[in-house]
Amino acid sequence: MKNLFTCALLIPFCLINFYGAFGQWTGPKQKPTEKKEIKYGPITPPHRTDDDMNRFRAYGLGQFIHWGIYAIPGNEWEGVSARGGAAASEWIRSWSGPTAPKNWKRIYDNLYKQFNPKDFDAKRWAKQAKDMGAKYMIFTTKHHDGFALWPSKYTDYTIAKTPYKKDIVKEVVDAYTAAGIDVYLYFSILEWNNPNYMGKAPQTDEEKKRYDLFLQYTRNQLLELLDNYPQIKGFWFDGTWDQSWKRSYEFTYNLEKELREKHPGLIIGSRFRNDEFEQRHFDSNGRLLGDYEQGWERKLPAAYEWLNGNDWDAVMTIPPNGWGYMKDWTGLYTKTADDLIDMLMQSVSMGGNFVLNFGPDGQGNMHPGEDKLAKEIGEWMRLNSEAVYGTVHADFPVSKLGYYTQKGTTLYLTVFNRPVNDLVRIAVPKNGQLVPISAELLLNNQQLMVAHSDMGLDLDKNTYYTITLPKAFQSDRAFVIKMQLGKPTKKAEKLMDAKM
Ligand code: FHN
Repeated sequence: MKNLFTCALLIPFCLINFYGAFGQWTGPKQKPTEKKEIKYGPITPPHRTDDDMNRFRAYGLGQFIHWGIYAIPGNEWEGVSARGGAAASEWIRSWSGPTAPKNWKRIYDNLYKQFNPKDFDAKRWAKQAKDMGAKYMIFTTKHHDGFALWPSKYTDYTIAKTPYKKDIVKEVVDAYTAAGIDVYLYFSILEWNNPNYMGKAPQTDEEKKRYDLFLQYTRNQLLELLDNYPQIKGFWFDGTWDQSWKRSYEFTYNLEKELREKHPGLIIGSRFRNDEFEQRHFDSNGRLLGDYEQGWERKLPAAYEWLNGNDWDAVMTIPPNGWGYMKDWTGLYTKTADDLIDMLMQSVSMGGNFVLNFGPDGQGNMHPGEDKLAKEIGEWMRLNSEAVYGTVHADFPVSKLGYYTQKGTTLYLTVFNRPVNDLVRIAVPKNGQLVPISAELLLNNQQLMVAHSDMGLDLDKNTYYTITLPKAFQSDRAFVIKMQLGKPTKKAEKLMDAKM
């Protein structure tokens, strides 16, 4: 009770804390010490190898779009900023504390009556995403406020009741699919203003009845989305951390089965459901619950080993936090194209996809800062995407110069830290069967000199190949060295170690 009271006083802080706590499943994994009998574990086999999943693996870069009623305020209302009063711009409905406008929730819940994005053009968004190099996109069909951007038969709180009226989900799915970009639908389970939703596990018969109605409603909406938009490739679930949902493991297990049966090939991440011991993302025996690990939100794994060979994606905001439209970026660190390209290559080098978030405004325009970044990333991708699409983690010692990716016997090093002496050292395990035998700059195919150089470092483990960068070659962004791997011409000699 005391905690609740303290939390009520410090709502913004508590929200952020609570919000941050969802990340606990990421990081190096602890292996379970005992094996449990589990009935509601994974449904799909580990590491699916069907075409849909292989396609997912090859994307490299994706786009996330958070759009909904929260785009109208854009993290402020009548000149007052919600920063510090709401956990994020798309959380503005929960704005509280001294800066919150009077009757704010009532104002927010009526904002849909003004939603009429006159500039919205899904084809324009799709073109921008394509030019940026995105191969898939994730679109918010409904966020935590419960407002549906499609005309759902199961609620009145939908796009059909706005002055805009038209089905936005359909426009997005059609435009992106036509542009060759795969579409995944974001779907928040939790709904703040649905009278049948509750965060705690239902206790009384009346609560159980209401929550049961909510579960049926969720099922109906998901089946409706699959009926309406059969082109989609998967769902990206969110808002699944509450006790009520965690206790519904039998229902969610059956629902996942039903969705997969209805839509063969469907891809679902690890955020949808938990096992009967309330273990989320990974079941109590450490097995992934879903087709890919979906916990990397605004953070990246530090080491490939943390991933245990699982597929994964990382979703990233441009401002520190805030997924929906945030009109005012001043005073916030907003990531640069260099930051984002670095994160993209770090993700891909560890076998993951990197998904960059955009939050369009209430009229359907991207933030000017997002337009600028999309253009800059697109320019970089036009020269370097060969090192991104369809590449996998390369089993070479980590380089301090950048990130490796690999496709067959082609090795890519995306260089972020150019050595001052222009000598790029590639460490290769001693007696490794594949070593760099030729190299070129990916952006202009200029051939580079490769020489074996036993540097005497790391004597027992690695030997080195040195690639010389031409002094005349200058670049103000990261660049890629493309290498062909082949058999070493000479076996690395074991030098004698002096006694130490
Ligand atoms: O609470 C949401 C948040 O608003 C946003 O949608 C992100 C996107 O990954 N997910 C949630 C928190 O995990």
